[in-house]
Amino acid sequence: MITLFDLSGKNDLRFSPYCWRVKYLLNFRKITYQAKPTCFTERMNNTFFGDAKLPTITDDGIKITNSFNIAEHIENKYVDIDQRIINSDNKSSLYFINHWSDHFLNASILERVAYDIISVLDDKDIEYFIESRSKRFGMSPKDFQARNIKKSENSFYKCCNFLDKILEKQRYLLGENITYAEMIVLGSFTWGEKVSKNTQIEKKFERLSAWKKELTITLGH
Ligand SMILES: N[C@@H](CCC(=O)N[C@@H](CS)C(=O)NCC(=O)O)C(=O)O
Repeated sequence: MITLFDLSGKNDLRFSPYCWRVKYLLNFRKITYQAKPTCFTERMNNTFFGDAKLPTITDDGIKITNSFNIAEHIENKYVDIDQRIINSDNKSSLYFINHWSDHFLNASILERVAYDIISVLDDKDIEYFIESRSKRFGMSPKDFQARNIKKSENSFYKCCNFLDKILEKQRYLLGENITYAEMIVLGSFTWGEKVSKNTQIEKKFERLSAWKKELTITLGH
């Protein structure tokens, strides 16, 4: 049985893009799992985690961290080789998309939500979040979002435009079939939407909007 330590906020809100990647895959595979809501400071104060971030899973006593590693583990352990959506043919493309999403899509979202996130955090996480992010940004989350909101309109727009263009020639991000690329990118949009109103996909990106709508139904929310 898989136990997933899932980042949680106020009122049990689950917002981590990386945890959503894993949950979307588990839903897609119809694998039952136990989710353990874990807030930032619970992770930090629990020696079980060490350096491990969220998501972390345990599966039959084995601990696995990092969403990509977890996804590979799930596919390798639970899915027949010819059915896997992470496989030797697409792994390098998925690796590319994983990094693109972290460095471009997630970065553009963070610039639009860094301060809004605070309003959805568990009370006991607020001080930790402001302190750790101020260190990372070199300024408070409030200033970081205020300073970047205009600039990131452009970078978020470009990311949406890029994805919309890909979907012009093919139904899914890597071709005609669902792969783990859908879980990666959908996880990012879900994160943005759960914590802020600043990451709506513009209506003009019709293909991307339709892709998101379909996958949200297929992969659960
Ligand atoms: N590359 C990692 C990123 C995981 C990550 O950064 N998780 C965040 C939550 S979204 C976390 O646990 N942060 C802990 C902290 O900031 O204290 C993955 O794909 O799993």
